[in-house]
Amino acid sequence: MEVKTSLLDNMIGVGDMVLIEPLSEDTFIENLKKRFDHNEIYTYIGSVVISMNPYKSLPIYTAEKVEEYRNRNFYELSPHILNIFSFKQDNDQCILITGESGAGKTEASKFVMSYVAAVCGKGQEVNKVKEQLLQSNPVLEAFGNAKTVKNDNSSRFGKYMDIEFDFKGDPLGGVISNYLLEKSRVVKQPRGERNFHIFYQLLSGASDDTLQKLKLDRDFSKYNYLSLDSATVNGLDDAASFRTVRNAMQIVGFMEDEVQSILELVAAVLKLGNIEFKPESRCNGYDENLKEMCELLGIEQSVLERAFSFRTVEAKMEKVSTTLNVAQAYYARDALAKNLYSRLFSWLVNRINESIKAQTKTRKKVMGVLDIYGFEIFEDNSFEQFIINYCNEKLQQIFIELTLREEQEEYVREDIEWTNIEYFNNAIICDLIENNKNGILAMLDEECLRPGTVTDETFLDKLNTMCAEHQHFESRQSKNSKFLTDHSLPHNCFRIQHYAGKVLYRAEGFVDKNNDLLYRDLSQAMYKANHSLIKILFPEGNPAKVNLKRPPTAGFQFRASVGTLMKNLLTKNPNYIRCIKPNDKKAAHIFTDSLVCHQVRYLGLLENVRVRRAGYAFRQAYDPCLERYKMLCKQTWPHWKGPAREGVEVLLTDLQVPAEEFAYGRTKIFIRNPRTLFFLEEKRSQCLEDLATLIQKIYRGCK
Ligand code: AD9
Ligand code: MG
Repeated sequence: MEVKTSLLDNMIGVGDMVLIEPLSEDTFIENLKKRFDHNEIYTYIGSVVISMNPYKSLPIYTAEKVEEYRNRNFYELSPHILNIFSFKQDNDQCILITGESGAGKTEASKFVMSYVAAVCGKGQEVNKVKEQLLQSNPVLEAFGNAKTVKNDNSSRFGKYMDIEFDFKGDPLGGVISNYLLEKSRVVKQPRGERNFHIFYQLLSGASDDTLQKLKLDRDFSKYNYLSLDSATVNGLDDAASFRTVRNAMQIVGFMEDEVQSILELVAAVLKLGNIEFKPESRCNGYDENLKEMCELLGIEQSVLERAFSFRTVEAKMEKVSTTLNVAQAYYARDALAKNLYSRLFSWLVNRINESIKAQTKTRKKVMGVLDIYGFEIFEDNSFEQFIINYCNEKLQQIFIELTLREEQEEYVREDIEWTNIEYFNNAIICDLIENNKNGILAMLDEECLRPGTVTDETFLDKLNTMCAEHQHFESRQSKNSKFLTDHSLPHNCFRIQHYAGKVLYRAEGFVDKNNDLLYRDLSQAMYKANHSLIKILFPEGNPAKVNLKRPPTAGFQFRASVGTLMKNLLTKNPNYIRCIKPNDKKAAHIFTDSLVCHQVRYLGLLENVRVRRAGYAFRQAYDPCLERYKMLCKQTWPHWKGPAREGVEVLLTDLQVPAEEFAYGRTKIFIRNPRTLFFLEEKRSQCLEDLATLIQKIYRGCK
């Protein structure tokens, strides 16, 4: 049964890890490396795609390639991301792209979207929809991505996009959901990192006239909120990007006055960061920045000055005003900047959704693409990393649930013999974080809502006590064994053993960031602005709608939205792209074995192959299987009268395929080795070719 296929080429490594012989961590990594060296960045594990970041552009996404992949069977061509999903299937699909920061998730999601745009639908209306879907990207990246030490274009928000198709397979529109933007970046960036791209793009790329209207200076160093040590990034052209973003906004459907309003808000944030408070000049003599910010946003200066000087607390019909000291005024300023920016971001997403939403209700199927911020371990990890890493745990959980567990369960359902494969299930880590009663997020909420003095230290004490108590009673396998306490921990820190590594979190700021409070005086000042956009962003500032109830905490909201997302994903047919980062230097041609090995381990890729191999690489219900291959056997062609299962048995026996290659399930045939499938496909193509030749001969004969 010799078959020549691109999946088994020894020169460039094996295209499907299921075919690797012998299978070990070393052979797995060696295969990835061999392929990486030959610019073969994609490798399958069955239907899962592994993607290695090449850190250089490869000519594999051209229109010709798209055509090639569209028209040929997957096993005839090298593995490619373009094979990730099949449009032929009628059920809802989702593409889950995972991997650590800088591994290539966002790039992969863009390739997938361009592919969708390239292969489906034609005509003016459809083209407009496609353009708008594609152009939402540069807008969201400008406002939601930033340079970090791990990635020069790091996503600082989670994004899930549903693309809706009609019965012909033409895209009708889309819906984007965004998840918690890392807003602390607006006011402060770690060393070697930048603020969100848009600030630098605006200052570098806007015309003199625009900058003058926005009362801005081109010089980054004039702004406290912009870090200077890495203000310009190699390979990033901020000015050109600004033009791209402006153009994209236009295509997506933003009106000129909306764009102007958005830029005014961006400028206002920069001005805010420059406002200074001095003890001797409270309430009067504020600097030029405050004045200019008020002019930009149509706010009366005295109103904002007052909001930076006092805090009013309303309780039971009583209003109590306290004076803010200098530190509190700075705190209020930064809180306003963060809120302003993150609300602007959410507004942008909603505004884009308005433009891209499907105009008709004839939706047939949906394809979702998930691109979140990747797992990160920095020197200093705070609430933001905790949230990001929690989100990654949840995705890993879905992967385990669906790929590993489901696979094993299917064999049981189909009555097929099966030996269990051990794999690490990270459900205990998810539980440690999100359990309603004693999860870390619940405890953080409890602390935030508790009356009395609440600090990050009281929160940490609570965590330590709870975990110590539980650890005493429960086995080492309990979730608390993932919460690591030992005396060597630095002050005010806790450590979690995540699926992808140990992370040390500094508790400082957790309570504050989870509370996410903005003094009402400030939201009321914003609501009073004579500026249509800023007014919409602060609805709670409307005095007619005073709501004494506390808004939900940041952690609570995040947990809820991730929960909804997971439920949504479980209703769809999942396709996986597992991204791997070849080195820590953001460089092409470097393959660091230890780094790749670490990722292969925590992504559970070897277990993934083992589960696939211990079982059967391919399966199909009896009916479609018989329908596809019945032409290969005289007894089944052209019609088989009995049950499909028997037909498949007759067919395979006739073709003399070894019995150990198959297992007959209740409803499906299971094929152990992909080679057997290739064999069947080759036979089928041959048969079709012979048939075509025969028809031609007969045709010529007739002439
Ligand atoms: V993060 O979690 O958002 O910080 P991502 O999204 O996983 O991260 P991203 O897609 O932004 O990483 O990729 C990082 C960089 O790697 C890109 O800016 C490209 O320079 C480079 N990259 C990634 N994938 C490819 C590719 N298929 N071809 C060429 C790539 N370059
Ligand atoms: Mg990204």
